[in-house]
Amino acid sequence: MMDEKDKKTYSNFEFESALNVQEGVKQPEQISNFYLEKMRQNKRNEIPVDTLVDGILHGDRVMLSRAITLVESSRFDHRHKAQQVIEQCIPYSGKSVRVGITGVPGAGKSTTIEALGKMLTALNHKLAVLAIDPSSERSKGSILGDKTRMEELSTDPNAFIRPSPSAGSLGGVARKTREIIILCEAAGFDTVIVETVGVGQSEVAAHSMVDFFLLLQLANTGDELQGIKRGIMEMADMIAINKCDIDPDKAKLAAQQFRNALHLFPMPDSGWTVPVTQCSAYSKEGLQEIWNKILEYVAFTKKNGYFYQKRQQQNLRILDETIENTLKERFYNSPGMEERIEKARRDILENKVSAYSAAERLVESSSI
Ligand SMILES: Nc1nc2c(ncn2[C@@H]2O[C@H](COP(=O)(O)OP(=O)(O)O)[C@@H](O)[C@H]2O)c(=O)[nH]1
Ligand SMILES: [Mg+2]
Repeated sequence: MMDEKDKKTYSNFEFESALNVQEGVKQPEQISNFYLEKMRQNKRNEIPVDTLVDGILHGDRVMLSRAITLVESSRFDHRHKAQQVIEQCIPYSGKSVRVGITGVPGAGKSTTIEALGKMLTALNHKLAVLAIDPSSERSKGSILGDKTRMEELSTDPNAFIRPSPSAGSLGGVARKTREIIILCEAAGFDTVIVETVGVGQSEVAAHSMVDFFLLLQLANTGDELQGIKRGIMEMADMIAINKCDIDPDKAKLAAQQFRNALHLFPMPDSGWTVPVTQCSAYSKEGLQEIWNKILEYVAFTKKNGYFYQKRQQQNLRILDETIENTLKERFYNSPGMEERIEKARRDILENKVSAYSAAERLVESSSI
């Protein structure tokens, strides 16, 4: 796919960019970190789109990371460049199995991903692990926690771990994660796991970008089902009671309760019967079963067409969301808009104008 000329550019670039290696290179002390970071950023931004794309298609992690950095950036020129890279990667994407894992904080998602991930990479799967956690900017702890929990996986040559993009709204984080999935697939990752915290709306966002959604639960005291939002259970393609090493009988009981509860739900559109199992990221019990079920689900839904239908629906949703976001962005970035909104606010508070007509005028005056 790459001709000689491109190869040369690519390897030249690698050679030239040796200074960018972020670890192991001792920097003279008189250069401030701020300046070094600026230099790095500049360098990053200089990498041509074609070089990034070639790198990604060759499975080069440095190029993949840089492209992801562009995706995560809020700078307009970075975003623009990221879009070009994504556009060129799309034809090579879509071939992975996309798995979402949700559950309350502490359910053992990261630990399970580490254990399941090691199992998969040992089978020569190439695994990308992403996270959706809009709260991560505030509680930096969760990122640090995940890093230590996925210690082995993070040094595994067959795995690629990227913490949640920390900037912005849930919608922004979700969009970025979707784009990162495309880049990872183009880089040859055949399995993508998205970890998401089962609080708020982030699991809905995660569900909208994966093929299979696994809900991790704990066998708590007695009334397990009470605290669980019905919506999450309806989204799950499988439920696993984690930490069954602690009390196997209790885990079994909890699993049975979930099975009973699921009977009360209508049949999912996929036609798939949602399995419930016990597992342990520590003893590794149930992990093989989880993976087998994922493969079974993919085969089942590919056969009945639901797999493709769901991805199409997800794409249509991206269209809607992108239109919405683009309009909003254009509106708020219109020249002088900030001041005009400020003025409209004052006018409304002083009863000089109604909120409706002020809004209409602002929209009229924008560059949408
Ligand atoms: N006993 C036991 N503890 C576990 C298991 N899985 C995770 N943990 C522990 O539960 C805590 C939370 O795990 P973590 O993976 O960070 O949960 P997350 O917030 O859902 O990602 C950590 O202290 C883990 O060591 C398990 O299978 N058995
Ligand atoms: Mg975690």
